[in-house]
Amino acid sequence: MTDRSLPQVALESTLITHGLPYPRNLELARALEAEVRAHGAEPRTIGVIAGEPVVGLTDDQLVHLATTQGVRKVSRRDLPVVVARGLDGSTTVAATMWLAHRAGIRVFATGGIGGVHRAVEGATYDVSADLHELAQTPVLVVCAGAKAILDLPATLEVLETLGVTVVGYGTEEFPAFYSRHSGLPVDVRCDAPEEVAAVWRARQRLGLPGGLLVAVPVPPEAEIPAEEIEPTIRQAVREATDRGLRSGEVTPFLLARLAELTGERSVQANMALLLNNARVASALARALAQADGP
Ligand code: PSU
Ligand code: MN
Repeated sequence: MTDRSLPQVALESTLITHGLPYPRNLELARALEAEVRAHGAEPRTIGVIAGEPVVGLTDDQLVHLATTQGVRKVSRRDLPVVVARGLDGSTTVAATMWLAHRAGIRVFATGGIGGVHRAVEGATYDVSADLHELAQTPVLVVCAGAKAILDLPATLEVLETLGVTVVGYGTEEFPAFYSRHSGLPVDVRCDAPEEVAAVWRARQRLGLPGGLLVAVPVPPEAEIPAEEIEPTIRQAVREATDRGLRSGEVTPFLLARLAELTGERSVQANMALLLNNARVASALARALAQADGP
């Protein structure tokens, strides 16, 4: 049962259906919930079951999403479609933020956000709805930055254009998911949950709409250095372009290809950073709740 007296932490479900293969996806979904509970907060994994948005999936529903083939990946624009048609859906960062906000949840832990895709010759314009959601919806999103499958400088430029403040948690650099470093600066470095809470409250007092992006580097022992993974990324991006993939197909293809090409190592890094983000999000949720209730 959901304990609503505790600070709440939202979790997404696209990483369950499109991020990792079964049974790792289910193990991870359960481990993330356990990690949030172990750190004094209540996990609420979000998804859509038979057209019903669910904020706090049951274990049976996690099993259902983790084991069912062809569950639709649902971003903001897809939400009305799966609801109207009574379909199952796994929610991206954008759709999870929206449903979390509607349920009164302020803190959300994920792995990597979507962003601006790399422009390879012949590729089309592709910018994730996650960035626009951060500009509109008041939720703190804890992530390990964005994967270097994306154009990271362009992603940060779009976040700036949209007025999204980017916090580096214990770092001055925007982390690149598998790698702790990108060479790209964040807007502010915070070293404690209370410091992040202060930036959040300042945004609220100023009446600024939208969320806050809190970027936490992957734990050092799980890191894959950028120069090691870059050739693999280039290969995957090239293959996606050659196949003419479009829209929501691109990110899942790149993630799956990278997992195939790098093997167990990228899966280990992915799990380590997700668990770490769940811990940081729980601490943030507690810090916010201490100031103004769960
Ligand atoms: N990046 C990752 N792992 C993921 C995703 C992104 O490293 O699982 C998922 C998230 O759910 C994110 C979505 O919100 O992909 C972005 O998809 P798109 O680029 O189509 O917006
Ligand atoms: Mn896209």
